[in-house]
Amino acid sequence: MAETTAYIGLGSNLGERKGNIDKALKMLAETGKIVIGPLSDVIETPPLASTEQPDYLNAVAEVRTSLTAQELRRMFSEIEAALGRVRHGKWWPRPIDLDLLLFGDEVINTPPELTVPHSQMHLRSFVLAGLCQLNPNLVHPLMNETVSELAGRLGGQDFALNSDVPQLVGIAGNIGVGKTTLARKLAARLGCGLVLEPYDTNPFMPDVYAGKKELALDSQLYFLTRRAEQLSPDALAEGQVCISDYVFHKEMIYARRLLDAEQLALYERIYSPFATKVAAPVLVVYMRDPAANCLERIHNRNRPYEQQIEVTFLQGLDEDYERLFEHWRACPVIRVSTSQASDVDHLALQIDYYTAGQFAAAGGAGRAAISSSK
Ligand code: A4P
Ligand code: MG
Repeated sequence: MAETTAYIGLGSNLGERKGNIDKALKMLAETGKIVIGPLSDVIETPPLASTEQPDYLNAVAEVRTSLTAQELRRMFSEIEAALGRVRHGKWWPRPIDLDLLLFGDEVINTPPELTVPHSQMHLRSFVLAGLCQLNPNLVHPLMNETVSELAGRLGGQDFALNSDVPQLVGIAGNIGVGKTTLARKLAARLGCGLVLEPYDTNPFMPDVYAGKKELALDSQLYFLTRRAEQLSPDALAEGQVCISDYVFHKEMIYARRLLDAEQLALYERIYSPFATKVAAPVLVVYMRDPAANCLERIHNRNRPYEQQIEVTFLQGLDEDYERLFEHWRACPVIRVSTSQASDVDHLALQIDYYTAGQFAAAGGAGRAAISSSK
């Protein structure tokens, strides 16, 4: 029978943790049906989604086997039991946990017994770091992206899907980059909620863009309060995907650009309590395009007050957004150029994987519906 290359995630947070990982690998090899290949570094990681547990040691192993994925998974259960694992419930401390991450490019969707690729692997840096070490060009067969691309979105953090909070997906990026267009298309494709910033109701903005700097604080406060209303957790439904054409954090970017030192000092004090109350995005789609292209779109859409905007202002905003997402650790960030964003089907599928929304609940059937609905 043909051999398959598979990747196994190993985790231990009880007993002799490194010894448990070594023993599990030895037992897999002793079956005579699994050839153990390279092992990633063994790294120490804080427990995901639970604070009351000891830290884990995690590693990823490449193996070759003539077993089927189902047979391999059964072998994992036997080894987990032999090494003393007692099942108290989900995510309980364990001497060894063996997860089948990838099995060739097979897609297996028979929950709860077996889901391959592992359903959370793209959310865990400790898994993706190990896979990248072994083979950065490995492709996730459903998301159709390499493990190094997936790792780059997480900023070294680990995330868990949580349907108890609104599944807010924020589109971020420069003025004129195409956020609203993309947000509308994604919401239509996903059949989900949509929050758009009202660009023309701010009574102060035309004057500010026309040079009346003394009104800049009023304008910023107007935006701050409106955004806080739109993104209040009460205004969004738990577990429901909702796309917004902005991220709340952009308010600080604009405040720093538009306010003088005294205005900014006051604004920062008012901003903080609002920032702690709004719903946090579970995913950001960060769009980027050269400032000259954004300026061209601004000219084409011809909103009167925006015609004063200069390319240097857009270049400054671009740098601010780059800095924001360089240090962003709050949720995964998908980076796309404006031209890449035209592949709405692909982005809709990515969003499904990073949110605990209606399609995740529907499993493979929901995803198939997104990818085939043109
Ligand atoms: N199952 C389905 N698909 C798979 C798969 N691809 N690989 C089924 C392995 N098992 C799969 O798993 C529960 C059931 O999932 C199995 O009966 C199998 O048929 P389990 O190993 O018995 O239980 P579990 O590990 O508690 O749950 P689960 O869902 O596998 O959780 P994870 O994803 O393994 O997460 N924090 C750190 N820092 N490091 C960790 O390694 N691991 C977990 C457990 C939580 N927090 C962690 C870590
Ligand atoms: Mg497991």
